[in-house]
Amino acid sequence: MLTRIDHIGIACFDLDKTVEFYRATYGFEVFHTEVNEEQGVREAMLRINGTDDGGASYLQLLEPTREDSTVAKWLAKNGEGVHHIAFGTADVDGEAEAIRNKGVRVLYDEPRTGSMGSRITFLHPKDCHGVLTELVTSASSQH
Ligand code: CMX
Ligand code: CO
Repeated sequence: MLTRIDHIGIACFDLDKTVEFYRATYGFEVFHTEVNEEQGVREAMLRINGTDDGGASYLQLLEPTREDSTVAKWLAKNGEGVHHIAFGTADVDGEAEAIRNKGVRVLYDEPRTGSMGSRITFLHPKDCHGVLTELVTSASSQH
């Protein structure tokens, strides 16, 4: 079961400036930052609200770390903006398998490491009406 919005991923050219925009405009503070070399991003997670399963909903601000990364390619084509949405689940492996069996392309054979030790995978945007869709099991709900 997909039980919540885990985050909305937003691609930006300058992470520090974008973080400052969200702080100055809305009062959202940085909850966590990290570099994910596998994904080619430097990211800031802004925690918006907690959820009833003990998880939370975030904005994930993404700055590319290298020109051949997916986010760098996307920014070059589209400019800044909403890059993907992510649904939270207690079982990313099971959900990915079930969705793959419905004929939607799941991009990874096995989930990979996402923010804060989560496990993540992605669904191809062309199979999801134009929306790059991520599935996330947060570290706190892994057993
Ligand atoms: N949202 C919607 N459509 C998208 C898209 C996005 N974010 N990225 C690409 N597309 C579309 C393109 O517009 C293009 O469509 P057209 O053929 O109609 O022009 C098509 O998909 C192919 O795009 P591309 O530019 O050739 O890009 P690639 O096929 O090389 O890569 C994808 C697309 C989805 C496979 C790649 O972005 C990917 O692997 N994404 C998953 C990983 C990721 O995004 N990591 C960064 C975030 C990390 C995190 O959240 O923690
Ligand atoms: Co994400």
